Amino acid sequence: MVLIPSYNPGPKVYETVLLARAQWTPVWVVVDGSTDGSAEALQAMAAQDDGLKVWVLPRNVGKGAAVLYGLDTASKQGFTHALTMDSDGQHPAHLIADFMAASAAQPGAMVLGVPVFAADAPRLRVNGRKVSNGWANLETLWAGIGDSLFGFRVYPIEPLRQVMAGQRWMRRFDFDPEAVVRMCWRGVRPVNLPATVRYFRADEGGVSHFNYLRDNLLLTWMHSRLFLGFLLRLPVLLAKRVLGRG
Ligand SMILES: Nc1nc2c(ncn2[C@@H]2O[C@H](COP(=O)(O)OP(=O)(O)OP(=O)(O)O)[C@@H](O)[C@H]2O)c(=O)[nH]1
Ligand SMILES: [Mg+2]
Repeated sequence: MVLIPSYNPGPKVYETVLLARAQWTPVWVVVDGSTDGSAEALQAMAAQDDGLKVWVLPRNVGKGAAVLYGLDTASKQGFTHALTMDSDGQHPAHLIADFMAASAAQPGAMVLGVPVFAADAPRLRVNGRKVSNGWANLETLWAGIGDSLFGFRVYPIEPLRQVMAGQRWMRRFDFDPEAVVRMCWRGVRPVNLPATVRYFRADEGGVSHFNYLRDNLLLTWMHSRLFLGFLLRLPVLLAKRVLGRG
């Protein structure tokens, strides 16, 4: 299943959902307390399309919490894997089938998109990413995380639900990097695939809710607690590495 958390994405979301539907059934959208009218419009689309399901959360709970809502519901319905993608048109819907095939070939692994940026990508974001990737690789003793932040991924649902049940963070912008590190710690291997990413100008329908100060503080706090977790696990991580099982 394809799972799309969505918070005030603007009109790009309709195109994103149609492109995803052209590639996969079912596609689920979790509307995260949006106030831009997209909940109603998406529900109207779902009324015409059995392959599209729209869940509407009454209040904004954050990306991670919106994904978790989808995972819990999907798990109850018997789904084992979910491809997560953003609702704002930045992620490559045309690669959904390839990512699903990679996941089917290695169901125990997580399939991570590694962003291929075009010239339109803001330099500050591209460089900020390197910092987060450096930390994530250290925290997992270089287990092979190609990118820590990119949300276009296929996850095995159960281990991710367990990781999230284990702590109260990972509910907002800290979801993607913390998920990948903690999944590695559980022994879920990363498989990396290149994925094109687009940045739209505002006049092209580009919307970002990334808040430079707030979200970088959140990420700094996240890597602090992951680093502590890393130190506590270091003996086990090293032993696994020496024995060739990590
Ligand atoms: N920021 C944010 N995104 C949410 C939230 N709930 C769901 N989302 C969805 O999570 C995805 C990522 O959000 P974005 O704000 O685009 O974050 P991003 O793509 O990492 O940042 P940009 O590169 O600046 O676009 C989108 O599909 C959002 O609609 C929320 O509370 N805050
Ligand atoms: Mg975005």
